[in-house]
Amino acid sequence: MQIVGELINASRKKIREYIKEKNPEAIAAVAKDQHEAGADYIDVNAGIFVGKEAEYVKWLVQTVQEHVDTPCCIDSPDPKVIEEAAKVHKGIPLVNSISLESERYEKLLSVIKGTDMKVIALCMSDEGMPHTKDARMKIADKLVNGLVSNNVAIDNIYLDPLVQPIGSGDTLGMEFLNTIESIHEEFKGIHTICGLSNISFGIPKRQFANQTFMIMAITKGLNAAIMNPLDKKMMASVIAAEMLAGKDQYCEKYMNAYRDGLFEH
Ligand code: THG
Repeated sequence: MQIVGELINASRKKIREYIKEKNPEAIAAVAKDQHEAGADYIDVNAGIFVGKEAEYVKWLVQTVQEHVDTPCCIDSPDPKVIEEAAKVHKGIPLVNSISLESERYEKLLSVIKGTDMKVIALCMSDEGMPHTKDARMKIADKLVNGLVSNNVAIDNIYLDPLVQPIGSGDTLGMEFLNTIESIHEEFKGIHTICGLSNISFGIPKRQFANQTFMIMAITKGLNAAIMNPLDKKMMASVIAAEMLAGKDQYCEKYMNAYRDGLFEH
């Protein structure tokens, strides 16, 4: 599992304050904690700051990369913000995200075309967010064909089928999970990613539902997640489920996690 640490997001009150006061030490500490907990990418999102988003996301990328040796996941719906932030990013970022929405598609494509950037592709179009596997797969097909025909390597594409709250419909969990399975059948070598916590919106004991859903998604082949790497129970669930799914040769990662005390929580 590739892990994208989600904590540097201005929708969180503390982070919003750190960004407003441009406090590099506080941001660096949140980046460092996530890196040490096993994050492969550090997500940076300043989406709530209308008009200042580009300035803040650039500052976040620079601040994170001055303190940890980890690439960023540049999280913005605005292609201009991503373009600006990618210019100051060292190494290869994960761009979050492109979609089939006409406002985003062409502009974002021109940012990543001819580069080796990795890109999250949301299963979303101008018609809105799809609810079924079939509707998601239609969008996924168009996205993957469009990206590949523009020379984006399949290994650089992370499809996000978009998790929707189970409270808004009994079928939404399985439709999402079955999409993950179909994507891996249809597009060999591609990655799947999602922000899992949306599944539990509006219900109590959210972490419990999130952890269980993570395990279910791993059985379908999910291989990247935007999540809180400081959630030790979630990290332990990921490591155990991946071992049981045959993705941990000689149970090495599980044994290391055991030795590090991860299962003591
Ligand atoms: N797909 C993609 N990108 C995404 C998402 C996705 N980026 C944003 C989001 N979804 C994932 N990131 C976060 C970051 C923080 C929190 C949740 C998702 C978070 N939530 C608090 C909680 O759940 O308790 C509430 C916020 C608060 O602290 O007040 O922290 O799906 N491609």
